[in-house]
Amino acid sequence: MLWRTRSHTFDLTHRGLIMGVLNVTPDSFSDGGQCFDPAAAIARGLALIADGADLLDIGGESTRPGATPVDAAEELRRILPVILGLRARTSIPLSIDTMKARVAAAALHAGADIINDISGLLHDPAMARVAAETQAGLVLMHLRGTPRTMQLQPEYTDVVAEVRLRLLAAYDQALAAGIHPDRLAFDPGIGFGKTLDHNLDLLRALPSFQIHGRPVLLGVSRKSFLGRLLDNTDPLAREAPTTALTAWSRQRGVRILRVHNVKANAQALRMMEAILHPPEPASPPSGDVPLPT
Ligand code: PMM
Repeated sequence: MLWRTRSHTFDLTHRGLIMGVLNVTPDSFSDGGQCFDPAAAIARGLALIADGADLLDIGGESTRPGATPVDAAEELRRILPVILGLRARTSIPLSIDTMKARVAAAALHAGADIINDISGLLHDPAMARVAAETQAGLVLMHLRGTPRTMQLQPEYTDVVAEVRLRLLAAYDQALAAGIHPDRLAFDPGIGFGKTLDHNLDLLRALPSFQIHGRPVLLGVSRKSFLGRLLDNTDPLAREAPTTALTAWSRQRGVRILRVHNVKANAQALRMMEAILHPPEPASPPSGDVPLPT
């Protein structure tokens, strides 16, 4: 299973990826405000890489439920210095978390490699063209409504079937725009227009979201459904269930984990992969009888 970004080709067959979250926003629900200053954001990005991140996801607009949208100029003011600063210091792929084609195009021009479109090509008609022209990696997520309205009253008859159908349509839309399937990854959009029960149904059905065999990206890190389940209101107290879900979802086929605490989740991922993919036993030279253990 290959995933091609602008600068990298990842072989995800036996090795998944940790995508470190870098929110350059004053108001993201789990880490808002920590990296609003470009120098702090660049330092945080480098720390995530040192902790084992395979790629970074940089966002300049909060997607928390009810968040007020920001315009493209403000989003660019937030993210461009961070992308330029990181690009000068690291070669790992940088993803831009945006629904706006104009922001994606400028971020790619500044050195980003991947577009993470949480609207799955529904928000901006120009997004598919930007992705096709730049040959960026493209994450297509399922989102019902907009971040402002998505949690008002999410309703589905069959959440798994409806999310899958929408992602299949996004795949067709991407191919029609000239995007190569190897550039695509899919995300069921945990917490985006979903109740606690919807999120749990989607997690039970993770293999269904390998649309046409493409990799699944999952974002559960510190999300509020974990707090609801475990009765805690502090996002920072949700690390243990996040790490557990990283190991479990990798076992269920997920290949890209979008997380805040890179070190703990990288350890969980590598441990699970050691179990899933044991090294080939070295065959003893002929005539050499292995000693009994
Ligand atoms: N979650 C958030 C933002 N961007 N992108 C993808 N593809 N999947 C997600 O689950 C996702 C996302 C919100 O979380 P944050 O506020 O902690 O960044």
